[in-house]
Amino acid sequence: MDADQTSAPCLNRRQLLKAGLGVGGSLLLGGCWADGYGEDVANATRPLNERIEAWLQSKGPGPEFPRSQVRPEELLLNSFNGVPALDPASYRLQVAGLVGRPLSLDLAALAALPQQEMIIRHICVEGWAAIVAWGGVRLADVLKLAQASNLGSYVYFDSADGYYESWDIASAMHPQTLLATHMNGEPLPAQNGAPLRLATPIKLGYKLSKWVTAIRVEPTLMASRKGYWEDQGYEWFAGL
Ligand SMILES: Nc1nc2c(c(=O)[nH]1)N[C@H]1C(S)=C(S)[C@@H](COP(=O)(O)O)O[C@H]1N2
Ligand SMILES: [Mo]
Repeated sequence: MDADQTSAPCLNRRQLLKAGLGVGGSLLLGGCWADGYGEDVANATRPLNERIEAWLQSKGPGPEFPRSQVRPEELLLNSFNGVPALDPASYRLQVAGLVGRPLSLDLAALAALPQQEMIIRHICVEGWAAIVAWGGVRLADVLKLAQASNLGSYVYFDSADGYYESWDIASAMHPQTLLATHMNGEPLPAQNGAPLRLATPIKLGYKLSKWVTAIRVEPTLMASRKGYWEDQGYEWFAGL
């Protein structure tokens, strides 16, 4: 396993166990996978992820809609910390963590990947919903390009406004989970997350990070850093 080349100091396996890391433990691991510890964690979390994957498959695809039902005015803005200004020329999407090939993708590289469009309902937990057409690349395609290790069970997203999220890997790999660069046939507006945001019909709005700058594949869910709203009590899985 040569997935992570970071130089963070590594605890050995016994030290980690002493530190009390269990399934769902909250220890931040800084790139210490060469010692076999990662496989133990992955083996512990894999049954859960396989169940989520099987459950998602049994539900079938999330609902999609005809273009005539798109209602741009019904998509309300929900931004906890303003609209960050991201320069499209210098923008890079970083993909790191348990990946064989860390990536730094500019917008041209993202545009060169297979493009998808889907018309889905965005549902905010605050009680509104809107049918939106999202265009972009499958998150699964980016994770495959990065050679995401099958030791990774969770995917973390950082945003330019300080928002952060974590997802189960099965939902991240779902064919309807997009890194969207377009909305309703136009380039994504700044206020809706330009240049890149998450979109999917399988999760609530607060899972759908706008202004995504970094993606990390990790073996554990950090109990104290699950997501901006989750850390204030909202449900983590937030499935639809
Ligand atoms: N970076 C970031 N992403 C975010 C949010 C946010 O405040 N910051 N709000 C979330 C919530 S609660 C919802 S409902 C949607 C709203 O997306 P919209 O503003 O494009 O309608 O973005 C989600 N993603
Ligand atoms: Mo929301």
